[in-house]
Amino acid sequence: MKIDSILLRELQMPLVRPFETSFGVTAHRRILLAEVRAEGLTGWGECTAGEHPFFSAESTDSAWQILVNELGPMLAAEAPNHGGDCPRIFGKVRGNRMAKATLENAIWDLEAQREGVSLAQLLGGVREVVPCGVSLGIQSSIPELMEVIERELAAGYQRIKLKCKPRWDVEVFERVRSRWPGIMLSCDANSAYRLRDADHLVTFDAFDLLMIEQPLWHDDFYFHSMLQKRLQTSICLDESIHNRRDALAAIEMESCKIINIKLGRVGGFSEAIAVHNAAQERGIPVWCGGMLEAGIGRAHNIALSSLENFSLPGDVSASARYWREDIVDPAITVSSAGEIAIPDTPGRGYEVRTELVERLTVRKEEIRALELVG
Ligand code: OSB
Ligand code: MG
Repeated sequence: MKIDSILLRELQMPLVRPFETSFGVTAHRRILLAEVRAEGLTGWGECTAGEHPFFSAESTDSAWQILVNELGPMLAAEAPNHGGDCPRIFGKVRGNRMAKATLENAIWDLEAQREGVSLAQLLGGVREVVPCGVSLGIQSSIPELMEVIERELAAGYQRIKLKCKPRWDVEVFERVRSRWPGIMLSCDANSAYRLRDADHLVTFDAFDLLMIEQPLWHDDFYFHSMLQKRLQTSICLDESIHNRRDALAAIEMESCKIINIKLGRVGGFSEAIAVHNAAQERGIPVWCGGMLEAGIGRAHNIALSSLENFSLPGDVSASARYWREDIVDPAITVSSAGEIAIPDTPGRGYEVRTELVERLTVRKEEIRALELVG
């Protein structure tokens, strides 16, 4: 399909409540959206880069630069027929996976509309609902955390994930487990520990956690495999996994027993499917991670979660947990059974509220094909 236009936007969106991880607090999101027009249709992509290069090396500003100056012109100069053509089109650019995913996912979104199938179907999905969990940021006190957990369990969420770091870990797990002995509970350290903390991490085994996510360095496999040998609790890798090859290395080295897949972190739907398949073939379950997305990113996560091996609850949750008003219609909601129904209507299944998007936009730029690219 010939690309008629690519429009990049930055939206300013305050979160309903701040989100704290071991690397910092986020209160406002700067959301980048790509709007790709072809054949009278519009595909949307959302960039999952953070405001600062803390989770990964990418940021809102680096992604904007790479999209406007590199990836956008490359895409505009081609006529991709499938979302799956994008990895080849962007092949010369190293890294910058969240920027790449923004455009690749918009092409898949467009392709599903063109083919008149749901995005989930186009991806090869088989599930009808996503089992949902929540990721709870570090709170200012344990009683506050207990209240938040109570509210999320009452809403139906199937799994509670606690962000943790040194001094916000075992005491928290103890209190939570003594009140809720049977819930599905996990933790995410976002690389807050070192191998010298191994004796301390072994004490996590007492809390029957479903997994401990990314305890060590963001780019490590080897030391996670050393740690996994000492833990009964499954390690899940998030930050370390950028592609299928990383997944194969991690599985081969026994660095983890579970993999978190995030569309942005792996560069888009093509590589997400490849990671999913590699894990499935080796008996490693996966689940869909979250990056505090607005509605478009959330809709794409829901479609991805329809693949067979997404067997554990994802960090895929209701719009209202993040936004007073989400940019899609209907907003994303979770049933009292803690599930999101995967849309089976053509395309992403959630309309974009273009007037609201326009109102929230703080900058936009039309991307043009450059003669010089190639
Ligand atoms: O590590 O999963 C993570 C948010 C920002 C950056 C990294 C992570 C997270 C979350 C939030 O855990 C998941 C969500 O609710 O979107
Ligand atoms: Mg994580």
